[in-house]
Order: sequence, then C-alpha cells, then structure tokens
Amino acid sequence: MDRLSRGTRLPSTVHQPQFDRSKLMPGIVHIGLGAFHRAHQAVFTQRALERDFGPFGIVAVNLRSPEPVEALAAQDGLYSITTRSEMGDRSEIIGATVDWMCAATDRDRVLAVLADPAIRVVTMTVSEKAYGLDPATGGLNLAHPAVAADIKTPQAPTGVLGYIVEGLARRRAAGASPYTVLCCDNLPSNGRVVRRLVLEMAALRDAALADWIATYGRFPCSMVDRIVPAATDATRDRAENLLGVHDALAIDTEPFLQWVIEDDFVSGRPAWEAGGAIFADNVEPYEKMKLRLLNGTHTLLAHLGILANLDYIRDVMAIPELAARARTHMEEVVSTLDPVPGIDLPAYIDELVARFSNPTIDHRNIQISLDTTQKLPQRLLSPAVDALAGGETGAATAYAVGVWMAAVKKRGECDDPRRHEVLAAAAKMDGPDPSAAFFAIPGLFPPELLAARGWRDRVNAAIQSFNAG
Ligand code: CS2
Repeated sequence: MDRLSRGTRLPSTVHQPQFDRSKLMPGIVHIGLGAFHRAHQAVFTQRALERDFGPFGIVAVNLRSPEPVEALAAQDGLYSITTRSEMGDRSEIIGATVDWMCAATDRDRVLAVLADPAIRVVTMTVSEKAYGLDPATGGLNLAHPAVAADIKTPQAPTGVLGYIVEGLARRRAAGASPYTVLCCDNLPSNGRVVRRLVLEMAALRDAALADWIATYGRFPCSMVDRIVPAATDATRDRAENLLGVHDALAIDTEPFLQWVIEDDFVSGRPAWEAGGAIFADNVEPYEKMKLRLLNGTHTLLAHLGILANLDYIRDVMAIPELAARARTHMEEVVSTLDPVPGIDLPAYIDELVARFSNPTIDHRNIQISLDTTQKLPQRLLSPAVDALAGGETGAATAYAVGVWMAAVKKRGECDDPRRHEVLAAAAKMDGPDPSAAFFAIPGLFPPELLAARGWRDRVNAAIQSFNAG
C-alpha cells in the first residue's frame, strides 16, 4: 500500500489544503505533536491560510518521541483527519505543517528555530503534567524532573519550559523581539500560569532576562476544545479506505471544534477566526466552563466506565443511569460558573451530552483516566471549593472524586505521575474513612476540602456505594 505524500492522487471526496504549500513559510512553532494538535490548532491554521495566506506555516516539535516526527517526514508533512458523526465520515488532508523535528534527538535545530525572528508564535500541547506546576503554590515544582534538569543546564533544555526560556534568551541576546507563547493545554488561566512558570525559571538564571520577558513577552490564555481519541489500527484502516493510501498519522475526531483566545500577540498571528476561533478580552470564563463542565464530567464518566467494565465514553452514555449522573454533575457544577459571554449554558450542557454520546467516537475511558492527579484541581476540586463557599453541599464533585478513588482501587493500577502515592492510598481504602489516605497525599487537595468534613463524608459514601471501601 502506498503512503500518503505530496504526490498522492486522492479521491475528490477528500478535502485538500486550499493554498500553495510550496510557498508556505514557517511562522509558528508547535511543541507537542500529538493527536490533539493535529486535529485542533493545525486545522485552525489551515483555515486561516486558506482565507488569508501568510507566513504562518507550523514547525512541529515533539519533545521526546521521534516516531510522529519520522512519520510526518515520510509523508511530506501531510496527514488526514477523519471527522466522524452519525451523518458519516469526512476526510480532510491537513497541510499547514512545513517542518518537523524531535527535540530529544535534534535539540540544536529546535533552539535555532525558536531563535529565528520569523517565528512569531509558539503554541503548545504537552499535557498538564509537563509544566511542573505545583498546585499548592501555583508556582514551579522544583522537584519536577524536567524543571530540575532545565534549571541545572538551561542551555541544554529537555522540557517545555526550558525550551521556551532558552529560546527567549537567544532572541533577547540577538536583539530580536520575543515570540508569543500560547498554551493550549487544559489548565485554568493557562497563559497566566505559563507566564509565571517561565518567569520563575528565567529568574533562576538571569534576573534581567526575566524582566525582559515580563516587559515584552505575551502569554495569552486560550480555551481549546475538540474530542480526539488516541488513534488505533481501526482509525488507520478507516483513513486508508477513504484515501486509498496508508496514513500512519491518521486520526479520528468529532465535528465540534472550539478555540477561544485572548487577542494579545507580540507580532501578529494567523487569521484563526477563519476556522471559527473566538477572540475575547477575557478567556477565563470560557476556560472555567469547559474545564468544569466538559473535562470534569469526562473524568466522572471515565471512572464510572472503569467501574462498570466499559471501554468507551459512548458506552457509559448508553446506560441511562450513568448518563443521568453526567447530566446531574453538570447541572450542579454550573452554579459555580459566572455567565459566559455568548454562551447559553443549558444549551452547552445539552450539546455536551450529545458529544459524549456520539456513537462513532471511540474515546477510551482509560485514556481519560490518565494523569488524574494532574486534572483533579481544575476539573473537580476548584468547583468543589467554590460550591462550598457558595453554601452548597458540593455533592456532585464529592461523588466524582469518590468514583475516581473507587475506580483506582478496582483497577489496582493507574498511569499517573503520582502513581505510587495513589496506589498506596487505594490499598488503604477500608474502615469508616476509606478516602483518608488519598486526602493525606501532600498538596493534592486544597485546605478548604481537607477541612470540609461533610464533603469528605460524601466522598466516602460514593466509595462505599461501589463496595470499594
Ligand atoms: C479529556 C480531554 O483526556 C482527557 O482528560 O477530558 O482530552 C478532552 O477530550 C478534551 O479536553 C476535549 O476538548
């Protein structure tokens, strides 16, 4: 079977980039060449280039694994996305990527590209755990392996913050302007969080560099949304049928696509609004809405699914009692949100129910369960704190947290940076206070919840309802 590449003749049903790729110059570095980036920022950039062509090709950087980089190289930077719904499958070739490199094997090239003044924006999707954020302080966790390494040898970075800081240091040394740093991970106030971490790391090597970044750097917040399951052989087979050639980077995704961005860029940006991106003065209400309603409910559904021996989110939604749990969760948590400009929250919840139920999307519960300790604060714990502060019981968030604990105990396994502590806590789940060992994990739960006996009793009640205590 031939491989997708520049010369491939494709069926007319496949949408192809509507611009001249040979004229596309690099203007964006994206760090984290995962499925989400390929189905989100790259699609918005393709739409922008189709409408207002300009020097905004993407240089895709993967920090560790060379695999997706090699696959992209073998396909001249091209890959397909299959948008799936009950209406059928639609295939599109994405061609917004102009160069690709793996930082672990090609550090100097990555740093040279970051130093190039043609690069105006650095976007990133590296997952919550990659930043070395200490949830207890909101600052840098100096014990995080990549953070510790990059403080020790700042000119030879390994982690996302180290690359951003060294890239900015080189721009400053060359008298160039900084690039805009646009975080696309599911963290609340993601731009502000990354700004703080970057400034802390920069200050540890050079106070003047930190001042320069604080003065000239820009770190807009953004809310990103699209459900993109990890690709499987079925994904690649489906793409092959639609394309007539093999695409090692094929991914499936849903039709829904959203990006809300603070319009605060140092030196321009692509016309992402061509793909439907919304530019807002304050993105925080959108981030909160999405993290609490979509992601928080995802975490609940994934662990309900694990407890019920179900593989996919759609399987959980197909069971009426479990789907009702998801709706109850959202209807309670919505009270912790401020009004969100332009969004009808009840309609947003209905839309989420439909998206989670999409029968063509194979989104694994285990995938969403990954790294739950890194996700709990923004998805379930902050809304719990807000609910309690508002005089509510926080029943929904307590239930969801208890479901997570019961699911860890049932699986006896979890993939998480705090795996050892989490599994040790699960092994101690008995007696009248089965969640006690989880609450004793340092820095995981905020003091407001540690002190909230009634809320913690609800967590225990949830655990006991699964006979997991
Ligand atoms: C999911 C998210 O894996 C997870 O934790 O909740 O990846 C979710 O699918 C996206 O944020 C949707 O935009």
